[in-house]
Amino acid sequence: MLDHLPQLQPDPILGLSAAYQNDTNPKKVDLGVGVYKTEAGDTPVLQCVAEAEAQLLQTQTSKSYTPPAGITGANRAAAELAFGREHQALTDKRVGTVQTPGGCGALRLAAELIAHANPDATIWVSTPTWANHVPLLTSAGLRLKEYPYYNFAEHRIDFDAMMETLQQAGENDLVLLHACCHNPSGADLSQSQWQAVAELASKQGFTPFIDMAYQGFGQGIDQDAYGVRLLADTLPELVLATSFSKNLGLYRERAGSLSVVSANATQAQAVLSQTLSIARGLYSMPPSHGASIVDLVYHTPELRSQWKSELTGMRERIAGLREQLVGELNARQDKQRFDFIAREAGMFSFLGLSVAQVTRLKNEFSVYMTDNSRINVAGVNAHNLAYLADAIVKVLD
Ligand code: PLP
Ligand code: TYF
Repeated sequence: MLDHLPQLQPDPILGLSAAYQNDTNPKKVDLGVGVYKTEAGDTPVLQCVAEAEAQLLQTQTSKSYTPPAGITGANRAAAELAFGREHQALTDKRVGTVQTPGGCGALRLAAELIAHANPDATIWVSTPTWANHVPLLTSAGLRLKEYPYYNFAEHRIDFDAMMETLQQAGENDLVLLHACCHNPSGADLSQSQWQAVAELASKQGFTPFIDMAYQGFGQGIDQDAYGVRLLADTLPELVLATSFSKNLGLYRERAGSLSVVSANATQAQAVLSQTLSIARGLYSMPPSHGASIVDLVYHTPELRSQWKSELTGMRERIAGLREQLVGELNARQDKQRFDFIAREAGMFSFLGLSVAQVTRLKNEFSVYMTDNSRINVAGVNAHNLAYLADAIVKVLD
């Protein structure tokens, strides 16, 4: 039955890790998979997480099933972080939140819910968008269309083209937006651009579908949620996928959530019941360990403030690395062609190199990044900065 299935290529992003691991060059640089790294190149367990895990080990008395929606306190944490504690949509009970296996689980569950509600729905995704959005959304049978987002030549958002294209989006459509730290470009909407998107959504009747995988990595927890909160203020419906993979460093624990804002509390309950029914058909209930950590960290004042300072440390380190990388690159060639890296936010930016240049960086210098020249800025450190800047400048035209 299975013998006709051909061999497939690995995930183009995760596949880079194996190539990097197998490289014996001591100078190798990993700018591939988007995980935070320290100056020493590690992706450590946050201290607040280690502390919460120690407490859980002492207090957890059962591994019995969680409720289908997962850990209530983790869902509350995710919703309050996203919308703000006192947001009207929360106090009006218009938001239904379920815990999911990571942000990916949230995206897939959302896609299934949307396909269930409206099999003719189209999701508009940015050009470019995170490569995984395509399988996560199309696996549910949804149709994708693209709206222009990043102008590669000018290293900025082409907002006019985006808005022009989204005039075509109507009531059967959802528009997928990255809340902050756009993956892969690092270019985020300004507050006034979010306001224009909110107005267009009201006028056209499309539903925003927001992917927030990097809350706290851009400008701060509240600033990064500006778009989510604004759209939830002004529109009757909103779909939101969140993740604790990055901001709590919980990657492999698969801690995420799906929140759906509905027009009223009764409808929110109905949507929640539908979401849980779909989850039952996929995996029944999400894993609990990561979510228990989220609950404990968020609801324990000392752990929460420790988390905030660790998160601030990660964000500020990446912002500093952006400045340093630009400085080193500009010092090695007479153009200011890399200035945009310091204007962008979060883990990623495009260097703006061709596939041939990216291949040279890998083969000649053991510098790893995805073929579109996306770099994980957190992979830069004081030990590899000069080597990296030398290598990049050597492959320029
Ligand atoms: N969305 C985007 C844009 C991402 O980059 C990621 C990965 O980090 C996710 C969603 C979901 O990640 P996870 O499933 O690890 O929580
Ligand atoms: O884009 C990235 O590098 C991160 C991590 O299948 C990631 O979002 C990459 C691939 C994948 C899941 C997560």
